[in-house]
Amino acid sequence: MNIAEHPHRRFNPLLSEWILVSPHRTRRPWQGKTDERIEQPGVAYDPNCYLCPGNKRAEGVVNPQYAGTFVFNNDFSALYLQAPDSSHNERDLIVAKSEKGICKVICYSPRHDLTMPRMSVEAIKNVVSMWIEQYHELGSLNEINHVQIFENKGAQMGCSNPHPHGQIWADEQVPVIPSREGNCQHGYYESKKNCLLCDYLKLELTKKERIVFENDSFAALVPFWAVWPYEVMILPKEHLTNISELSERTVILLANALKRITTRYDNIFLTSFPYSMGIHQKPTDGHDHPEWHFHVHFFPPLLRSATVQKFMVGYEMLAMPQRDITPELAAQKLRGLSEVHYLETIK
Ligand code: H2U
Ligand code: ZN
Repeated sequence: MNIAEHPHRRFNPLLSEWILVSPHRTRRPWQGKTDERIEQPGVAYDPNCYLCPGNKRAEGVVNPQYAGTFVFNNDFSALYLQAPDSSHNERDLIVAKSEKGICKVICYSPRHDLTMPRMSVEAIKNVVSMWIEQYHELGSLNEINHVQIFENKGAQMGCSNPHPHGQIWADEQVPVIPSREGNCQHGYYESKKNCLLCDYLKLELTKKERIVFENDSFAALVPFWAVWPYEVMILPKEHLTNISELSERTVILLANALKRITTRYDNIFLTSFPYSMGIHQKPTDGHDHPEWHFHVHFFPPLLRSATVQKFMVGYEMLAMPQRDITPELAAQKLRGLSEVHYLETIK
């Protein structure tokens, strides 16, 4: 089998599931849209934005005149701490369990028109520091056993506002995907006496074909089992179970990696590249979890242009995930892109 040519399955050891890769289909003629218009940023302050400093939010609260990052409790939280404790079970078929939690919104910058790739490494470092503070603060609560930090960017991902922001949902129970990743890492750790992602990263760093870039502490790569066309994972080279183990220097290096990957993303289609990104790390349930290796996932939907995206429908919904362009080709494309944002080159 030649994995650059023949249809094959790839195994995702982090989730213990398979994906289908059909490299030969990239030769398929494309007659759809491929517009390459250059997208311009919006205004620095939008009086109608609910996240800009000094503006009123949907429920009437006024934002402070913040100058850096700003965190607040989501006005429409999906979870709250006062949810009553209870569970329900009818013959193990109709099963429910109460869930407590806290949801926060985090503004990255007072500037409405900036996105992560257009922020300075110093400003992104402040975002990472805020994630660490929140992980610690929320994770220390008795009711909270998992802290999910994430960002939805772009209208294609259902993001409601271009103002640079992310979210945190802190839960009583470890959610489904982090729990599966935890189980897989635990299983590997038990059987091989080593960390799954330390071993995987070592392999990738010798092979190089899926590495996009590295700095002293982090590597950005397209995983062998990536599902989304330009899916990327950022991994610390050191075995760190969670972001609060980052030193002052490695916080800066994570900010550096975030700026570099998001800049390359924007440069693919000369557009503000949409994605969902988030951090997976050890649960805050009081256990050590030596099996956990923290990492950042980027799941971007775009496929061929600023408007042509991959949809997880049909076979993907009913059978298994599938991709055409190989992770190796996606990594090669990302490696070839500039780390200078396109908006800085056309001024
Ligand atoms: P997105 O990142 O997916 O756009 O979500 C923004 C969040 O901001 C969303 O969860 C919250 C919404 O509930 N929000 C507020 O908390 N206050 C507001 O005034 C509007 C939106
Ligand atoms: Zn704004």
